[in-house]
Amino acid sequence: QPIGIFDSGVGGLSVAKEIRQLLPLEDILYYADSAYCPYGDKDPAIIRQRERVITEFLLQQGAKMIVVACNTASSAGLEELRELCNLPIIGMEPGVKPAIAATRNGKIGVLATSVTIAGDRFASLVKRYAENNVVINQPCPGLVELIEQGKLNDPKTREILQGFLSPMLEQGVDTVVLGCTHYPFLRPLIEEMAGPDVMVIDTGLAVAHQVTRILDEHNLAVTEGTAGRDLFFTSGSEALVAKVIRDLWLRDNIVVKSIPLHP
Ligand code: DGN
Repeated sequence: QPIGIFDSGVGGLSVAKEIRQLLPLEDILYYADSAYCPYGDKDPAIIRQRERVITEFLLQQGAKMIVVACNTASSAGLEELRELCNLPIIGMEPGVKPAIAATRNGKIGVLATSVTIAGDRFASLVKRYAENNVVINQPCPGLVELIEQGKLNDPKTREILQGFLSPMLEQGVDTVVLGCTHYPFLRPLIEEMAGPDVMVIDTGLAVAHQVTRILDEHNLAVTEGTAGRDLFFTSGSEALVAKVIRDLWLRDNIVVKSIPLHP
């Protein structure tokens, strides 16, 4: 049985890649909801509806676990999804806890979507781990759209990223949290702009470890056999999404099927 993973688009591939590396024998089904991307400033009720239809689809395809590889969707509807089905559901949260462990001057910056930053989950995360710290939140409208087009180092991407990073760097943050699964694809650029003294934190690997733990706990892990398969679905254009997935997944022989899933 495969692991089902989804995101508003190709961002969740940054998490899927870590899962693929830790769990080479597992089959992976990945759904990119490209026709509805970005989620970042949509009404949370619409995001929850997308989560429901995608999860139902992945379950129909035989998924034994769902990874919500999207901070925005996790913020909007993780609890509801857990109430809906009794398989293990794993979500994302911005790495505030590891950032607080890593910072030397107590000032951290968080790059995420507007929905994630405005959500209750994020507020309680900050209250729990960073109440006595300086936390500078920066929504990044427009960034996800550029990553969806595979523009990881274009002049436009550099320009808008600089606009989001500069204010927090000027305020002296020494740690930057990538609170959206799309942003790890900009890590080289972010590190270049922030300089060697700033740490950049994302939680893809931690989530992949959590997936491993939960599979073991539930006796769901594949322990022998040949290399697992990757299968990609999108609600958007097969050709466009395939091109970007190929670039980000770094393999040529990938299969992408367009399954729109309109409610
Ligand atoms: N990749 C998603 C996240 O982690 O928040 C959502 C990005 C978006 O759709 N705006």
